[in-house]
Amino acid sequence: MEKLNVGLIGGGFMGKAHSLAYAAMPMFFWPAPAIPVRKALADVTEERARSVADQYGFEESTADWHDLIEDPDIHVIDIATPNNMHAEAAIAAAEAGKHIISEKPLANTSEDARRMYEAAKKAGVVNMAAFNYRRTPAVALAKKYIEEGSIGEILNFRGTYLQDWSADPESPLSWRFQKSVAGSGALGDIGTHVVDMARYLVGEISAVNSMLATWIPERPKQDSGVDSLGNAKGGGPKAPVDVDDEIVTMLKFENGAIGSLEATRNAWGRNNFITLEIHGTKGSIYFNYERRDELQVCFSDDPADRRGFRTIYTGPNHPYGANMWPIPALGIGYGETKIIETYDFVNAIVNGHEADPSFRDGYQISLIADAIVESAASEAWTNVQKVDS
Ligand code: NAI
Ligand code: SOE
Repeated sequence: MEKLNVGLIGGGFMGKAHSLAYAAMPMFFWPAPAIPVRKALADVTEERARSVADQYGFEESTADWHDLIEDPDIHVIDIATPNNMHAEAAIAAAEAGKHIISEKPLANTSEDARRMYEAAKKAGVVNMAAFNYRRTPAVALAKKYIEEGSIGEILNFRGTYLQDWSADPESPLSWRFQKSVAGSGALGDIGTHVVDMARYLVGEISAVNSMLATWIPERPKQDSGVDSLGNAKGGGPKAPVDVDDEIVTMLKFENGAIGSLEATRNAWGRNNFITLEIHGTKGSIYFNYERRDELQVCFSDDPADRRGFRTIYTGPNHPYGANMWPIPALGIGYGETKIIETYDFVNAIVNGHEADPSFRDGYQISLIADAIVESAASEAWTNVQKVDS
């Protein structure tokens, strides 16, 4: 069976999730399109790289990510660093002819996202932007119902991504609160996941009318480069936050649907509260990631005395389900979304087709994020620029 050697850059939270997926993918998807080999891992120091490589099962380690790009034995570069590193690493990987998966948001700026998209296109390498939540089987089931026409023509999309890990003013000023490293705040960090699912389920977004807010203007500095996601309490000197904590936007879709999106990391009591509610002419769909085995659906042609939301528990009869666990509701986790993502990425490489979502999608999402920022600044509806237009 073909083997694909992976070079992973960044051994933090996402480094762990991707490593788990490389190891587990063939256990779920067998025969696997190819076996990913955890070949080499790069992080900021030799000690950290070696320690994380041992923990995540990589053969080699380095403190210089260029070593992975220059290694002719590496077929895939996986970018799991903070956002400001994605563009440089992805463009170097494309120029070296490696297939690339990059974490989201694709880049700090739409200009960098464009350069990544063009470099990958020119090199003809398979490229994927790691918006993994669309791989939750219940979200893929929603897509199936929509494509089959089960809820008719889509009228409205309501998306939220609400968290509270940074609602405490004493939670640290990690890289996620620094514009030079993160590009933006809740917008790029979590709002873009919902934008990805809105495009996946409903269609292209054509215009936005938005508000941005920063609720906590300064936070205690965090020493380490690895984000402790609010778990470390600072107490030390504070420094300014220069990104948004919350975004709220109205959406217009090209197909005439309308909608809204809210993203905040200051919503006490909400953890990974990604919700999608979609109303169509013949029914409605509701999904909440905190109950990710379930899809709620309501069909207008149900008899009037029993019409209402019913709950479908995803399992073997649903998208990706035959490869997951044998009984519905055994439990789909965050790890499974990354395992499925890895399968789709490896499949695209082996079968020579485009990955989905690609860098092109990541770039389009960056342009939507730009329109959200511009709209908030101008307090007006703003049209979204389109890739290749
Ligand atoms: P993290 O802070 O946990 O880990 C980042 C890692 O990159 C650390 O080990 C750090 O030392 C390393 N690093 C930094 N600069 C480096 C360099 N020059 N060379 C090599 N390694 C370097 O960050 P986390 O949460 O893993 O985020 C990484 C990326 O994944 C971000 O783009 C983030 O937006 C994205 N992300 C995506 C998620 C998803 O659900 N798809 C979930 C969490 C993060
Ligand atoms: C923090 O908000 C975070 O880790 C994001 O960076 C991820 O993209 C999200 O999926 C989980 O929360």
